[in-house]
Amino acid sequence: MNSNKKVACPLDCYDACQGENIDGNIKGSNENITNKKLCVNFASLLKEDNLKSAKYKNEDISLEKALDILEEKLKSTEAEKSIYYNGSGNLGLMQSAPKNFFTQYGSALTKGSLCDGGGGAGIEASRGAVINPSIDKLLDADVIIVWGRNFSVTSSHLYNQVKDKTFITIDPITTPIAKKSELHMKVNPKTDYELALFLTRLAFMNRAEDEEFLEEYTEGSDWFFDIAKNRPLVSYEATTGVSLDEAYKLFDMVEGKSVAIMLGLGVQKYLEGSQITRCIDGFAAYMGYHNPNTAGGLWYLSDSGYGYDKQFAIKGKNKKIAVPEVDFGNYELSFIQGANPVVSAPNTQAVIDGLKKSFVVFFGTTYNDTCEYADLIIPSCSFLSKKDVRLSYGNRHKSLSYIQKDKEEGTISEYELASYLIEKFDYQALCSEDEAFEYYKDKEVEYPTLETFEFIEDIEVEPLYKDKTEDNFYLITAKSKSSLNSQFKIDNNVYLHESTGYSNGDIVKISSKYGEAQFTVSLSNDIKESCAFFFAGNKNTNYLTPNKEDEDSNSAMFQEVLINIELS
Ligand SMILES: Nc1nc2c(c(=O)[nH]1)N[C@H]1C(S)=C(S)[C@@H](COP(=O)(O)OP(=O)(O)OC[C@H]3O[C@@H](n4cnc5c(=O)[nH]c(N)nc54)[C@H](O)[C@@H]3O)O[C@H]1N2
Ligand SMILES: Nc1nc2c(c(=O)[nH]1)N[C@H]1C(S)=C(S)[C@@H](COP(=O)(O)OP(=O)(O)OC[C@H]3O[C@@H](n4cnc5c(=O)[nH]c(N)nc54)[C@H](O)[C@@H]3O)O[C@H]1N2
Ligand code: SF4
Ligand SMILES: [Mo]
Repeated sequence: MNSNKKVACPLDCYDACQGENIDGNIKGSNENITNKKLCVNFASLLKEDNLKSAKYKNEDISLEKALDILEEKLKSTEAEKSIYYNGSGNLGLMQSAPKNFFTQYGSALTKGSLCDGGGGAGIEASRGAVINPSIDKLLDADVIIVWGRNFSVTSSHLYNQVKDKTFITIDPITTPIAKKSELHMKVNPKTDYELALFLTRLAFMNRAEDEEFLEEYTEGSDWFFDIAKNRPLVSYEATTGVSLDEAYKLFDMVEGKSVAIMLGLGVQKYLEGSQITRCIDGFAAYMGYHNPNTAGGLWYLSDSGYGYDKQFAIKGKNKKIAVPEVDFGNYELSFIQGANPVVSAPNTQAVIDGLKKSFVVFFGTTYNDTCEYADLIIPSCSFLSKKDVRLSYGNRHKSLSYIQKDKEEGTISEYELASYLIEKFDYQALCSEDEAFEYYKDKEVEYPTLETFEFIEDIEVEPLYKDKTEDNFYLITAKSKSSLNSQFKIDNNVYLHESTGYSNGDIVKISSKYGEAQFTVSLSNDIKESCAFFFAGNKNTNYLTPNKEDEDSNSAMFQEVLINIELS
């Protein structure tokens, strides 16, 4: 072990907090944005009942035996009949070591994401890379527009630093940040691109666009404006659910101010998530918010690895499957690491049916829902026993993790498992763990400033409202304060507005064209009348969602669906 007391929070979260081991208690450090506080999810992580023994067909076995079974299974399976599926249970950079082995072995790999892919593709198309502006530009902004992001919950530390600013929220749900906002636009789901065009049109009418910025930094703004003015204002009001008065209020609030847009997952969980995001980014450009020389900008989930060379990456000719479309049933062997697809991937029934047909190896820290279908379980050791580096996707800092305690007997780290298999198969070895760690620790990235912003030229988005009737609902999910995706404290209710006529405690059957499941109703007037709301991690929501990829980024589109509710 070592004397360095730093521990990075490994959880998939914007903040990437830095902790410190003080006499056996992990406390938030005063580095980065952590500001001495770690959150309730981190506290839950420390209390997790971690896997202590490997299991084969539900019986405890030794780690050595488990590794033998894995090796034997890999040797007796044709590589292309196997798949390597990695989730985001731990975002440390060392987690990618096993992918190196499976690339050399020849497994199918995944492409795209269950998370931010569509939005990222949209931003990349206009700006070349998905990089957030520096944090100073946020701290210096006057007004913050929180757009499809559960800001105070999902990046609570970042929020704490700016909580006294003026907020505008654009979200169908009255989220905690919406309650603190001076203006809340309860936009209809999947109409954010129309809202962006509506606002662009008004910006022109109000002479609010930043002509100098447009001239110097952008291409295609006239065309973008032409698209925006194609429709009468009243038609935008009708489809977006945002009134002209509210839109004018936004312009009153941002006039002469520097503005930051905190853009979240909500706007892009759709087939055309990339186009939708690009329209919002286009509105931000039209207003000059991307100006590298002034405060403000647009923050999304940035490519946290930008500028780093992946230390364990290796080229291969592996087949790549869009992650929402993975059918485990197509593979004799499925190796699942740091993920819980039974809850977090779309179309739960299809996931379960597939897992039942495959020999499933689960490599993780806890016995989660997916373990029910695993033939072999290999326990990964706790983050406290792994050396690692965490990069934030919310801002630009990194956090470091040194080993704080010996790993439990019977557990193994990602690096160790990968090295073990690589040796057994006589493949090209990984660089040493220390070498990789030191590289990530010491590397300083220079982030480019915006050179050219290219506006979107064609917009073709099929609205969901076309198929919306009195009887069906939009499906909305957002993260919860006390869970981290499917980990920790899970809430399995459906939240509905009281105008739906249901009562608290009603048991309802909810169905979509992808599947059905039962839920208990909890009434909340924070939910827009047309929406049914679920917290991410709800064990039944993804029975309803499409296991199909979006149009641009091979990523999930959880909200591209309408659902029906009936008493059961
Ligand atoms: N406490 C906690 N923090 C987390 C996580 C967690 O599980 N718990 N998860 C982490 C992960 S993996 C991620 S990716 C990030 C995600 O963090 P966020 O980007 O904040 O994503 P969500 O929580 O999904 O919030 C999406 C918001 O969009 C809204 N929304 C839904 N549909 C629409 C729409 O059509 N238009 C608009 N304008 N809004 C819409 C929802 O109501 C919700 O408020 O959070 C990270 N942080
Ligand atoms: N309907 C709907 N579905 C969603 C979302 C949504 O908003 N709505 N959000 C999506 C998003 S943004 C995301 S990022 C995904 C997340 O989906 P997943 O990546 O599948 O994440 P989790 O479901 O949290 O499962 C993480 C698992 O990782 C394991 N784990 C934790 N630490 C370690 C470790 O150190 N090593 C190893 N090997 N394993 C570890 C734990 O056993 C845990 O159960 O879910 C997506 N699913
Ligand atoms: S706020 Fe996020 S990064 Fe910080 S301790 Fe909590 S889960 Fe970890
Ligand atoms: Mo995510």
